[in-house]
Amino acid sequence: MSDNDMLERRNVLRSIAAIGLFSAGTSGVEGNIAGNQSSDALASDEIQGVVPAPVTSTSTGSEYAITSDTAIHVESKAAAGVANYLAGILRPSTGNELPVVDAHGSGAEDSISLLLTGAPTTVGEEGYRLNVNAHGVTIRANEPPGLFAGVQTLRQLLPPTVESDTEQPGPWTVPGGHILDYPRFSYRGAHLDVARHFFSVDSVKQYIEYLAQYKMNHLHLHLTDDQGWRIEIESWPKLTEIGGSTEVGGGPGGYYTQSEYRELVEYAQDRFITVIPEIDMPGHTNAALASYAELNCDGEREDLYTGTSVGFSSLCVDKEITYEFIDDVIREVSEITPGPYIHIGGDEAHETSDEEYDEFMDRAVSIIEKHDKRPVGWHQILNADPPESTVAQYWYPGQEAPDVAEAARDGTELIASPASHAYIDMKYTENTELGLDWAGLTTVKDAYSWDPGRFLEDVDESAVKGPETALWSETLETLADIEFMLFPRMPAVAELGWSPESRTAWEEFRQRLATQGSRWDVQDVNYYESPLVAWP
Ligand code: TNX
Repeated sequence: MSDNDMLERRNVLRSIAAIGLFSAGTSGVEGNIAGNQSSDALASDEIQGVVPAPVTSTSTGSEYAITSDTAIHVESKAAAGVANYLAGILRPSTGNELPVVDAHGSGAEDSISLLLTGAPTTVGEEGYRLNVNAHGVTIRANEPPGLFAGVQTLRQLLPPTVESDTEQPGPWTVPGGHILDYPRFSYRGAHLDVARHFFSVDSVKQYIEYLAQYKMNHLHLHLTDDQGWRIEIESWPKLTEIGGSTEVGGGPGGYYTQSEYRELVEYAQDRFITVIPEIDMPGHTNAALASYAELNCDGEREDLYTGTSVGFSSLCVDKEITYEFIDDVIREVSEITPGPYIHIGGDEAHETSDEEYDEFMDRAVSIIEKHDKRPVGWHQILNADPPESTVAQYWYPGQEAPDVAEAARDGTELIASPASHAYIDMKYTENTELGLDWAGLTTVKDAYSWDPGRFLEDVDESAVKGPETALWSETLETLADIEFMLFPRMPAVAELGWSPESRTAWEEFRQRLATQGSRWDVQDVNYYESPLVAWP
């Protein structure tokens, strides 16, 4: 990290509260049926154990068991996609056939029905109603994402062993009751840095699957940085040939071909997750500067970089070829990105003066708009007064940011990623090996203890699209490393993004987290067993 950067960060550091280590007051919680465990914060007739907490739930005491007679009923092709996803989870562990059948004309007996009719309009596009009685399970939604969210809830109502990929004994009972559920924020995101260390297509797919499990709906892929360029650009092939050839620590790096990237986008789309590609500029560009001499002001190629400093590189703001380069890159990335957003970074551009930064961002942002995408940038982008349609991602740790608040009042939408809570690349404690600590240590309680709608002073909740976790990968090399940082903090932030503020009490959350731990055990997730949670 450069001195400059250290300084900047120190300036924005909050003081970190000492971590209180206390043991949970309840015994390990197994299962999830209301009534077999007690919780102070939840009425006992609520359905227990679901993360994110549903808006309302009532337990009725009856139950339904999935058996070899159970079928999955749908009435439309759109619902069949979600039904097949559900069947893909249930078949291996239950060993049941679970045929997906057209429900028209058949009774609802012994079925899991996924219906795009009869849901209250108030649940919107992503919400659902879930009913369980002795005859079966019915999930109703207005749109497929709502059915999908309901399916994620159903998964958590079943015993943890349902997550196994080999046949398990069962019984596969679902507690009887009703759930009405919909998200607080329309945007619930997770970022992944594949530039500092490269992660395979399969690892990113697994990451996407984890996000889906907790009802996250955006994946922000940090595709380029000083240490690596990870997305094939056909018109500038050396970006990946040279710029993609290494990573932090000097490993082999790697990159996604455009067809691999499309595969990821589709995998995410199938789970109603929008991919937001980030091409960071004008700083964080050493990999590009090492690939093409002409992008450098002095016309000479930089050396590849495998360290972890930031803020030392910049595209050459005064050269016309810089903007031709950006136009090509954004055009190609836009063509393979169906989602509305392109993230252009804009952080830590310490090598450009304020005037250069403004001039550069004006042009870069208009290139993104020219390709019909909506620009997103780290909040420093606001220094360049971008058009109001630009989304700003707030990432400093503190709650006071008058410039950001002013932009929000003037109509700029914000994504909330305060480093003090949502930077899950921070270490949990001094003794956990992976991660950084420039924003302090971040326990799962820290990750949970903030309000994305009210974090920034003088910013109204209506200006906040929602929260996003950030996972930078300077110290992370494997999927197991990613899992260690992600669990249990990602589900914590996912709940803040989904559940009403009134449902987010730490004491109650940590009990529900414990029940998730049994699922992660079955899923073989390398989660951090935080001592703040009474894991089973
Ligand atoms: C700050 S957050 C960065 C990244 C680092 C990260 C490490 C941001 C916009 N820039 O370049 O990887 O800290 O926590």
